[in-house]
Amino acid sequence: MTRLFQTNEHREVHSLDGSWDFAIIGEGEPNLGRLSYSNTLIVPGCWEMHPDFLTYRGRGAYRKRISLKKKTSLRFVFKGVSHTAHVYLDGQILAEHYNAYTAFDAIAIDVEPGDHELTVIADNRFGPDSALHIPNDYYTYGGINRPVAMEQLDELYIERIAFTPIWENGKWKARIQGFVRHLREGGHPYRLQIELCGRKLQLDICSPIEAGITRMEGTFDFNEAEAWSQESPVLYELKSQLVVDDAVVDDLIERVGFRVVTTEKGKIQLNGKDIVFKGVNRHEDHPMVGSALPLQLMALDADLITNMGCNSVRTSHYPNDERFLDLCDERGILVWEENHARGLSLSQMQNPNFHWQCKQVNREMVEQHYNHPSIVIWAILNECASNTPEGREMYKEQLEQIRGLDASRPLTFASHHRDKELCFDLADIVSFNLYPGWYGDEDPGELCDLARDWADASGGSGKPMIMSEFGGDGYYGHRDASRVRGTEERQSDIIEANLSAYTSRGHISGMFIWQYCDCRVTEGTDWLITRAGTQNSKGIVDRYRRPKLAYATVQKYFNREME
Ligand code: ADA
Repeated sequence: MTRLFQTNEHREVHSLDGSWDFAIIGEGEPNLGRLSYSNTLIVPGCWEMHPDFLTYRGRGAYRKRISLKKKTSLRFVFKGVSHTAHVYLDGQILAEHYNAYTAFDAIAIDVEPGDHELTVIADNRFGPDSALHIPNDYYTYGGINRPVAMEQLDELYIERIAFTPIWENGKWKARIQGFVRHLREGGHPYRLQIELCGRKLQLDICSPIEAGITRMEGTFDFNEAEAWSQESPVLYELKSQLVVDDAVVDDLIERVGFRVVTTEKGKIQLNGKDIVFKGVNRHEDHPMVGSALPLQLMALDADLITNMGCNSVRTSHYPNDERFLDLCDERGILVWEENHARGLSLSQMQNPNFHWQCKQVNREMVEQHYNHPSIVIWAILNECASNTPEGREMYKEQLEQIRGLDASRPLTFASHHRDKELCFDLADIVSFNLYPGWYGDEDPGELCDLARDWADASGGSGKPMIMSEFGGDGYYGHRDASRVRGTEERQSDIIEANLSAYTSRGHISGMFIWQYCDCRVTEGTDWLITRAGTQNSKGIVDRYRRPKLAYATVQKYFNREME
């Protein structure tokens, strides 16, 4: 299951989740015909969950047999393969994709009836080919870590629908765009009809935007629509149908909400009302499933996050599994979603692959998650080289790219460069990662007042400000009356001092605790990744979601009204 609602009534969609044959691949060119599939792995899943591959970093082949009753075109939808995928049908390459955290598809035209073999080679190795997946303060697992679906298609299909709510003169409107892909040249004339809020509408054809895709669009009034908000997250099904000669040939259902996000007078507004983010940073990680969290665990995370009193979550440091975003849509949890990058130095940003790999993940993140009302901020490049002129050019280019794809959401990036930051003028919101009480002994209140001054002096004047990371390590179960570093008590003290400062300051538009749950990190030799227990232990809950002392501290601050 790729989403939490039915996405098609007409198009035939089959889940390929379940058991797949698995083979390890050694060095050199893989010979698909000679692999020895000696294991069975579950998809979605990470191979590190199998007792033979607990720390395996390399390549693995997944194989699934499929059989078709009739000749048809097939689209395989992969919601995530970690981190590089090569997809083959009957030994012929169909697609290649980089990055664990965004979806991609592989299309085979006119596949004959009978039995076929789908093979996916997943690769989680580090090296110069991979600019974003590097040894880091989280873990790059291996395998098909998100759901897979197989769709049967005709010569035309709806690739995506983009819904942009507009609040104008006290009424709701929406711009709706449809993107139709043509698998062949020529073909019959068609129309795209839309059903939303009980209205049937038709989109006008615009010129083709690239070979094989036509964009269609229309802007319509929805006077009767109810707004999506944290308190009342009203969602609507947006049904689209592709019609040829009065017959429906394809369809796609999206789920949308009417809401607008603005940044005015130094604050952030949802539907015109000032909001303050009370949130956590969350990694997709769990000891029993790696990064492939099943829906039950995602729902548990959402339950614990709201039980703590949070109203928001930051998807540090990559686009999330769409089912988690669906949960946030349903529950009115606000989301800061960001592209994939953590702590890259200038020389790492100068890797020749950095540019295209970022450009691709930016486009995929925005296009794939465009319709989620819960996403209210797009962000890029956590703690990268935004303090250098060369880095600034890259931040500028990426922020412009995202703004070009979606002008309806504010943009930000989390910076740890303090008064050396060079890019605050490029974003809509200024965000600081500062760790008072952990990496330094400053007073959190004084430090965030200083941060406001730094922002004002370097292009961020008048922009809302978020404390995007703060916290400290607390090893689960390590309690001691001395309250020394690493105890749950000290962690709770640090969280208390930070929250007490930020919740009482009117100039702060949000705070995201580092972090929701402890997470596995890459094993390494530099200081960062020699962390005790090979994990980042700043979670408010541990890797198994057991609450630490700080949990009650968060509840104390987040459950009460902001002063
Ligand atoms: C950084 C970074 C996080 C994490 C954190 C820490 O701010 O953005 O990913 O590494 O520090 O725990 O030190």
